[in-house]
Amino acid sequence: FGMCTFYLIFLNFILNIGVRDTGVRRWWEEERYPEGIKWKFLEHKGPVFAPPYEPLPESVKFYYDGKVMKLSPKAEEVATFFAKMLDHEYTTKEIFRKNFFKDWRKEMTNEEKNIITNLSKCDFTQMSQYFKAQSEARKQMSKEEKLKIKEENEKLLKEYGFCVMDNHRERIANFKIEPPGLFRGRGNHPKMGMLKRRIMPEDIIINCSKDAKVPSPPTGHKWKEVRHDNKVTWLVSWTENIQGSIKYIMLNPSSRIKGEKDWQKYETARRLKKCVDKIRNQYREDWKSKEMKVRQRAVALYFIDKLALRAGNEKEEGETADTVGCCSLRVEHINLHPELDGQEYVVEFDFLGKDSIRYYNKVPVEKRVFKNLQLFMENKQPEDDLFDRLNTGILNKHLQDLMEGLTAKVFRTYNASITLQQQLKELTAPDENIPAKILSYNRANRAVAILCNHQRAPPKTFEKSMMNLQSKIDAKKEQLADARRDLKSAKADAKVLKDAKTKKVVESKKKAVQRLEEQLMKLEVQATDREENKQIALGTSKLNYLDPRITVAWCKKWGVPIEKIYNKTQREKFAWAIDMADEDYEF
Ligand SMILES: *[C@@H]1O[C@H](CO)[C@@H](O)[C@H](O)[C@H]1NC(C)=O
Ligand SMILES: *[C@@H]1O[C@H](CO)[C@@H](O)[C@H](O)[C@H]1NC(C)=O
Ligand SMILES: *[C@@H]1O[C@H](CO)[C@@H](O)[C@H](O)[C@H]1NC(C)=O
Ligand SMILES: CC(=O)N[C@H]1CO[C@H](CO)[C@@H](O)[C@@H]1O
Repeated sequence: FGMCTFYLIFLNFILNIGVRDTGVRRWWEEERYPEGIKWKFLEHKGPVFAPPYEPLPESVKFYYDGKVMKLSPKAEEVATFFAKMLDHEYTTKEIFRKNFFKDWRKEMTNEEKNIITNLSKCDFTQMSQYFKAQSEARKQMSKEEKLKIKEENEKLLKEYGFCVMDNHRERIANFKIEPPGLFRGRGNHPKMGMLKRRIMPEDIIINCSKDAKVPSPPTGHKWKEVRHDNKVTWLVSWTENIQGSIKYIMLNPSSRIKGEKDWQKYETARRLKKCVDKIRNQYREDWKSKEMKVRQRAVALYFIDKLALRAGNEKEEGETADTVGCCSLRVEHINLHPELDGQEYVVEFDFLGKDSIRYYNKVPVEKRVFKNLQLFMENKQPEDDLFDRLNTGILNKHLQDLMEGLTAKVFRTYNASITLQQQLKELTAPDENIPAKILSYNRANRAVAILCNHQRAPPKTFEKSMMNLQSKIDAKKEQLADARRDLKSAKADAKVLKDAKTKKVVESKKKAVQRLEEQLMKLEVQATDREENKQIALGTSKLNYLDPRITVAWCKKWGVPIEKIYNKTQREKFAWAIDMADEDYEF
C-alpha cells in the first residue's frame, strides 16, 4: 500500500511538471516585483519589417491623361496603395484624395511632378486589376503552396514571436511592423489618405536588459537607439508619421505583465464598489455648491457614473476627427426637455464619441442636474463648452482625491462588471439547457454592451449568414416533420403487430424525433442570438470591461464549458481568472 501511495505521488509530480512545462505560466502564483519594476531580464530578436516593395511587371501600365507613363519606383509604390483601394468609397472622398495626392507628389521625381498635376487624370485601372488577379490567385493556391506559406509564418513566429523575460519564454503580441500604406482613420478623419511611411530600422528604439544580447539590425542598417529601461513594458518602439504617436511592440495578453495589469484593473473596480455610495452622496451635495467649478465637476461626474461616458479631451485638439467626451461636451451636443414622452427632465445627447461612434441617448436626470445644465447653458453659443470651468485634468485630479487609482474608466469597468453579474443572476434559469444558458449569457453581455455604447454597423455578411441559418432551420423542420410521420406510422404498425421488433422501431423513431427537436432548438437559439447581436459588438466589453472571474464563476456554477463563452485567445488572456475564480466568486 505504501509503495502504491508513493507511486501515486510520484506520478502526480510528473504530471504536474508536465503541465507546468508545456502549459501556461502560472504567474499569478509567483512573487510580485517591487512597485514600478517590470522585469529584470529581457531579451528578444527585434521586430520583423514589412517585405520590401516589389515593382510591378512591365505589362501593367499606368496612364496619365490617356497616355502611358512609366513611374519611378517610389512614385509607383505609393500609386499602388491607391490602386489597391480603388473600389473603396475612400478614394471618392475629397479629403482622402487631396491628402493622398499631396503626399504622393512628395515621392515623385521633378519630371513626374511637372506632368502629374491632376489626380482625376490618373488611370489606375490596370494596377487595380493586377492586384485583384493576384488576390484571386492567392485564393486558388494549391494545398502545398498554402502549407509552405503556413510553415514560413510559423518559422517567423518561432524566431521573432517570443522573448525571454525573467527566465520565461513569453509570446509577443505584434512583432510584425505594419507595411506602408494610406491612412484611413475612422469617421471623416481629416488625415485620411495621407501616406503612412515605411518604418525603417533607423526609426526603431530597442529596449532590453543590459545583460541581454542586443538584437542585430538588418544588414547595412542601424537602430535609432538601444535602451535598457525596466520600468516600461515595451520591447520595441517607434513614432508613426501620421499623428506622431508612439507605437510599441508589447507582450501578448497572456503574459504576466499584461495579465497582472488586467487583474489590477478589476481589483480597482472592486474597490470602487466599496466607496461608490460615498462618492455619489458627495457629488449630489456638490450640485448645490456655491462654486460653479464644483457644480460642473459634480454634474460631469454624474454623467460619467450614470452614463459611462468617457472623460474626454484625451486627444490633441485638431489632430483627429471632431470627437468628444464628457468634459469636452459642447452646448450643441445636448438638448434639454423639461418633459418628453411622458418623462420629466430629459437630456438628449447627440455627439461623436471615441472612434467617431455616435452617442445618441435620451436620459431622464434628476431635477437638480437638469436645473444646473440650464444654468451652464445660459448665454452660451452652440459651439461653447458646456463645462467651461472644467477640463479632463481637473476632473482626473478630483477622481484621484476620491479614491486612489480612480479614473472615468474605472466607473465603466465597475458598472459593466456589476451589471453583468446582476444580469446573469436575473436571466439564468436553473433548469434551462446549455444552449439556452448560453443565450442568457449573451443577453447579459449585450445589456452591458448597450450600456457601454458598443454598437457596430451590421456586418456586411449579416443578411447572407442569417439566410443560411434560416435555410438550415427550414431543412431541420422538414426533417422533423418526416421523422414525426415515420414515428406515427411505426406506432400504428406496433398497435397492429404488437411484436418486439416493431416496438424497437418505435423506440428508435422516438429517439430520432427527440434528437431533431434538440438540433432545431439549438439552431433557433443561434438565430435569436445572431439577430439580437446584429448591431452590438460584444467583443469589446468582454475583453476590456467585464471581470472575467464573473464569467468563470457562472460557467463553473452552471456546468457550462468555458470554451462556449471564451475562445482560445480569450482563454489564454484570462487564464489567471479561470484558475482563480470558483463558483462562489462575487465581484
Ligand atoms: C482635372 O481633371 C478632370 C478630368 O479630366 C477635369 O474635369 C478637371 O477640371 C481637372 N481639374 C483641374 C484643376 O484642372
Ligand atoms: C450602471 O449604469 C446604468 C446606466 O446609466 C445605471 O442605470 C445603473 O444604475 C448603473 N449601475 C451601477 C450599479 O452603477
Ligand atoms: C476570439 O475572439 C476574438 C474577438 O473577441 C477574435 O478577435 C479572435 O480572433 C478569436 N480567436 C480565435 C482563436 O478564434
Ligand atoms: C540604463 C538606461 O539606458 N536607461 C534609460 C532607459 O530609457 C529611459 C527612457 O525610457 C532613460 O531615461 C534611461 O536613461
